[in-house]
Amino acid sequence: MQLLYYFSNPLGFSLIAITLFFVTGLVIYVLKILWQKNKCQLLWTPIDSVEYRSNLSYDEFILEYASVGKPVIIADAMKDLKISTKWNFDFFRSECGSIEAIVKENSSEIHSFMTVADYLDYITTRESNQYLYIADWNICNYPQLFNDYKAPVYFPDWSKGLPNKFIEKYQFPNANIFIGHKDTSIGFHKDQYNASAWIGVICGCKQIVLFTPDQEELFYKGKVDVFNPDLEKFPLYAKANPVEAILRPGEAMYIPSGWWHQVKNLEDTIAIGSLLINRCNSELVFQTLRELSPIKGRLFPLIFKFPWLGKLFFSIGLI
Ligand SMILES: O=C(O)CCC(=O)C(=O)O
Ligand SMILES: [Fe+2]
Repeated sequence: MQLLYYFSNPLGFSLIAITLFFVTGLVIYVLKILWQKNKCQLLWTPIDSVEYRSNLSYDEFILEYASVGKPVIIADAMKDLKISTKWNFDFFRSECGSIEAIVKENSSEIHSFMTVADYLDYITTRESNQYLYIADWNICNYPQLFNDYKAPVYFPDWSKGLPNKFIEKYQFPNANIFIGHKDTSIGFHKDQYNASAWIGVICGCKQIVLFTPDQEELFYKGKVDVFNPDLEKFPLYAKANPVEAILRPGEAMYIPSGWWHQVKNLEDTIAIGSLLINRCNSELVFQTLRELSPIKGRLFPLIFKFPWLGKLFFSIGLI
């Protein structure tokens, strides 16, 4: 009754509003301090070489690699997957020849579109100074490819149920194909949002050069070509400590959050890969998203937990 009196009285109402305002401010302030205290750190383990493992269980993978930020090549990761036996250059020509795929130019932001058949023709007729690469081609909208796709058990699809448009808009690839000729590369980078990633070779061969996250200031924001570094232009790079590995058909590599890398196709190669958000890095990814966009970044964890909310937010233009 007394509360009703305050609400009906302008002075009482203002008092309640001011009190609520300050209490809310205080709660937000305390939560912010608590959150900053719990800021998650990027975890990584230095290595001299990348380990090759077989018969690894999912729990072993999490314990020995994902939870400590350590790269690994899982030699039999793609062994039982349909795509490993079904997909090859002939399959892409006959089943997907007319699809327009995204094509990148070596180590540059420039991209265009080309049909898969035209790209495969280009591989055989190209001039020696041309380096076009079907890279980061998200296949979730192409049932003739996506229906065959299943990720290795170590890299479960974290994007199930999320709207495709959301995945495209925020570049959260969940199944990206790479078809490139010898010497193609997307350039030196670390993967978005402090997510980790995996890449598996279906045919061909890749060379991967990796660096621990603490060396970032030596990389000139990724302008260096680690396969042919220009030390006059980028002298700090001379101090960097690369670790190299070769990735062959059937093998998949886990690249932990924050590790810089450049990958080059040593032969005409088909590969598939994805960003990875799992129980080891999701908090770090959400924190990174919050730093980029405080409001959206706070909505993302909800979207990942309840994909139907993502559809709703997307349809009303909130994200
Ligand atoms: O295989 C490649 O060319 C690049 C893989 C990669 O690093 C990525 O997609 O982020
Ligand atoms: Fe990458």
